[in-house]
Amino acid sequence: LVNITIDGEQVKVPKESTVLEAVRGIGIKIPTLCYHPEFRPEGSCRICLVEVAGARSLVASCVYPVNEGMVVRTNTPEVREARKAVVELLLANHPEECLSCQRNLNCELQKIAADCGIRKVRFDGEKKNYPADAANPALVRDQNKCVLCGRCIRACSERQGVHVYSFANRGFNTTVVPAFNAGLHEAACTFCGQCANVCPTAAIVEKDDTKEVWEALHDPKKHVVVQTAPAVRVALGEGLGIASGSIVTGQMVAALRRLGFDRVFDTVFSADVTIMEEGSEFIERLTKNGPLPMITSCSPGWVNYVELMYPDLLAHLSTTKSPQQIFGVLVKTYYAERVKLDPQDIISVSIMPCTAKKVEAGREEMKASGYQDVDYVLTTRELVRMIKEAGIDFSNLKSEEFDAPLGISSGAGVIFGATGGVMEAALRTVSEVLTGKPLECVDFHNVRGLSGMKEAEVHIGDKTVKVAVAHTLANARIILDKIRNGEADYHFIEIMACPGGCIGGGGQPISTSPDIREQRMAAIYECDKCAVIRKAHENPAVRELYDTWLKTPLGEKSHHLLHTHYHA
Ligand code: HC0
Repeated sequence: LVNITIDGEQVKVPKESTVLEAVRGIGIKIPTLCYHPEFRPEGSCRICLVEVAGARSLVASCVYPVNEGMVVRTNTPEVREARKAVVELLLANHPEECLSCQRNLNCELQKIAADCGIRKVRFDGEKKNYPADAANPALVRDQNKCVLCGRCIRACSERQGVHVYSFANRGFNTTVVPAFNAGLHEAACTFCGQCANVCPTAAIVEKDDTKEVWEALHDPKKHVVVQTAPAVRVALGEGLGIASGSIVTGQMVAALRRLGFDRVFDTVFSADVTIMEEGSEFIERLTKNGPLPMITSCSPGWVNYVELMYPDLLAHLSTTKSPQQIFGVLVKTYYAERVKLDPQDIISVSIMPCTAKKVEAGREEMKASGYQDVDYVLTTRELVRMIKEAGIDFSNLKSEEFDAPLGISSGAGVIFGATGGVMEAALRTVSEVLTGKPLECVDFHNVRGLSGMKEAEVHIGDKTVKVAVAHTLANARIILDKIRNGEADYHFIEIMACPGGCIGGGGQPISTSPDIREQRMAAIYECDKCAVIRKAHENPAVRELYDTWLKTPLGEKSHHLLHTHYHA
């Protein structure tokens, strides 16, 4: 520890701290834009200026190390004036579109300007005039709103190891772009949306599909059904003024009915179906000729990553479609038959914590029903906006239940939303199918938690199954390199593209921090703990689906509708 003085107060802080960390540690809020607690500090925005006795000028506290006896002042007239000037210079170049901006009231630049007490911008800056990059179904980049904080660059490189973005040019012309200034659709982008999730402004946002969904809801000729992903129910409240970690499943269902959806169903139902197929596929591969390890394929950012970076390993991906897509195809076939509707009249909407799901829904092979299986994908953030637009008093809504049968689900399907959850859900079913005996305990604690990579040996009958779980694409790369080099002896691997799994998805409410992910994850396991049915194969609606329609996992109908292939 070292002794330093901050605004006259003597404090002891770890000697490897930065001034910013020391100052925040005693409850002083210093504004920052480029700083992000999960990434390497960069010191590029210069807003976090403080005075350090003996230094030649004000210093950027996020990159300035503490040392013994240091005297720091955070609130002098010079410090406040300098911060104001830096923010005003940013505002001078920034589009004046706050009131109609997608990030209005949730923009860090807007908040910092307000916190710094800026009432007038004294500089007359030149505005930028770049065209938007909107040629993909998931993300829109507007460089005119970029403040060059570099967080997207660090999210993409440090967190995901994908390295799509970098700084280009100099001075006023500095931009953040993919190589050769390509659009994201031409770059090696996985569309995970982590860049959008850490962007302080609206320079990178999800593509907004709410207009199309409103139109469908108002079209009396259309039967509009909605599915909600597991991780949405534990994060949606954050966007509507409810504490993070709150489980808002029942209010979410009620809000979706008020928005006008004809049926409110649950992706958790089809997650249970995924387990039936993927579990059976694993047993086939384990007991016959592989290929092993089998790797889960439900996180579309992850699938895009393998296709782009490790096409030689595509045979390891499970061919089972993701729950979103299984749901989509079942709605336009099984459900349409049951309720005697022409699938042409059905609009299928999904609410996902994920931007890559928008890309997944548009893949050419996702038309097994004869129509586009999922018509529109909205992120959690887009649903927040629709609920606000409709004037729904979300926190006072009474809980409602999902519709049957595609709203009936198990706890196994719910935990898909957290890293390790798909593995645990699969192990619950695979164990019982292989041994023919009920599990004494359905909780597989050794695959839970937020550590980047987990390994476990699971004893199933006379077999020892070696499993691994990873989240974020940087961690995925470590496992894939092991497989490529013949150093991996795993049988089954779960990989999710986003930190914490879908709870930390690129479409979730902003901001997302490690604490918030922890709270969302705890909420997911709480949903499972409270579920009446906790194993996918015990879901009565899933049993009925197989008994009356699909017949058997990996059967002919399943093969045609519920499995897919990938592109090298
Ligand atoms: Fe997920 Fe999913 S768990 S990817 O994170 O498998 O997005 O929540 O909906 O499809 O169920 C996301 C979440 C899903 C799918 C499920 C899977």
